[in-house]
Amino acid sequence: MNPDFPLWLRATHLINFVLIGMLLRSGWEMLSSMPRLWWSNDCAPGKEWLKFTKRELPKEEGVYTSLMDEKSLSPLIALPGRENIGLGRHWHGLSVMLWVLNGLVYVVLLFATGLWRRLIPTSWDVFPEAFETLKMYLSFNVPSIEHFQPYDALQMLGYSFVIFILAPFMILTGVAMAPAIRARFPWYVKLWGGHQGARSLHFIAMVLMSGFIVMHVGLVFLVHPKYNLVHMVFGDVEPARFAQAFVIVIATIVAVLVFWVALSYWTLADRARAHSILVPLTEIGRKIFLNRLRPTNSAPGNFTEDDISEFHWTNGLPPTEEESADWVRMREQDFAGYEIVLADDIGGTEKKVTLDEIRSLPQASYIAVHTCMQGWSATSRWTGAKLTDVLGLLGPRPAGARYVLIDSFGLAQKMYDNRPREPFYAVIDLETAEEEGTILSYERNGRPLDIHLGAPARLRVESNHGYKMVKWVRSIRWIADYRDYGDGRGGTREDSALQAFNGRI
Ligand SMILES: Nc1nc2c(c(=O)[nH]1)N[C@H]1C(S)=C(S)[C@@H](COP(=O)(O)O)O[C@H]1N2
Ligand SMILES: [Mo]
Repeated sequence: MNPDFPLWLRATHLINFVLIGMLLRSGWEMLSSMPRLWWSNDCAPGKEWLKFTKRELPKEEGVYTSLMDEKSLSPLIALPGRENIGLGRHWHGLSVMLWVLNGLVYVVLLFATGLWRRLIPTSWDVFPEAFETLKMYLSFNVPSIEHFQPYDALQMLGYSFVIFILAPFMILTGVAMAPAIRARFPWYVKLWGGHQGARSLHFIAMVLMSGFIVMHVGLVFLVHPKYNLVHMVFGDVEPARFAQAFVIVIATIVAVLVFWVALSYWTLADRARAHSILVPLTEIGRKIFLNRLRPTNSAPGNFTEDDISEFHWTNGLPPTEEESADWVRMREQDFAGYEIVLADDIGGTEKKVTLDEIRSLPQASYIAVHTCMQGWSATSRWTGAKLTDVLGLLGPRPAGARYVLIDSFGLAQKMYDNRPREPFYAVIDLETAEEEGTILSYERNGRPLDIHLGAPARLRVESNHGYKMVKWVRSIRWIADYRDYGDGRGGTREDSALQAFNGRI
């Protein structure tokens, strides 16, 4: 005879438990990198609807960076904890891939075996029945065991809600935060109230999911535990095996808790190692779902002047005298003598071009949402020259060029191994470099770029998060392989914060 809870059901349930914990913990890591939530896309200081920090935001732009807003969480709570949003994002990406896979197996088998019938309500009576049970629980009574077969109306409603509404909702709102999706399907992000709407809704769904888990686990132990625990472990009702089941359940929960925390400490023990293992794994998902999505022609027409934000966050402050005396000198002369180095690192040629030469190239201009992977967003009109046109001033693309490296007069905000700070740089692949929305921008909202936003010229890439958009550009070069530069991960934020090279999620 088939057990009530077949092996596949118990196995997918256990895997789900492990993965949900990894998702929650890596999600908290991301939230801690910017512990504020907004509904409006300009993320103006004071307009948060919820915050988990006492820091007051300065109303003035360009004095406070989002990196300064990070909060450090304990590795006991977050994955991995201690201000490692890059690695937290990789853990989130890996867990979500496995979680969706596990969920699909579960749902397919649920329908293939007919077991969906005891989970999905098929009669309206489920509502009054669930209400009766709820009243019973609220008066601290427990329905008798015959009442469950194996689930009662309240469980049916709860489980169906979590599996068929809450879980898909989390996936849909999560996906809406990926720049690849935003650039390709801007309407989809608007559907959720923009980047901040999606982020806030994702957070609310996380709270509901956590609440469900606490109630669910609590009730398993409080309501007919003899029946539940044996059922969970052995699949059938054999009251004699309760002691055995109890030990197995407690041991499993302890083992999973230890595993979660061990993941954090394993990650923190050698972050470069964790990065080198996690990135190729998450790359699978990015390759299948995101990297092929090209932006819809920088999404013109999808945003209007009315969408333009009043406030724009900053990440990275302008070079100081010690960091770059050259840039400071040029700024003092309103960038009159500013030149950008264009280079072909494969052939070894180089050329300097002036701002006027760049301004005389055909203009590209569009209104778009700028997102930092820490969480904030802002909408602006960006104007400049296509990056490939700028590189065209050097000559045709050299054979063997597979990436473009852009570096800055400014230094990285911090290096993860505390070595002296190096110039900020980012690498993009050829497809990204050729997108319509990939520009060297010299104007924002019709005015020359603000000093703190990258004057006199900064990169703007529509299909990626902000960390690719180098400010205070010093040089732009064709390169064969990003592994030959910096720590070989494709950018300062990748090297130091250990983000993924392809920033499309
Ligand atoms: N030179 C330089 N460019 C940089 C950074 C930096 O620290 N230095 N930070 C990046 C990050 S993480 C983001 S989100 C964007 C922020 O752009 P903004 O300051 O114009 O808002 O700039 C990117 N470009
Ligand atoms: Mo960022």
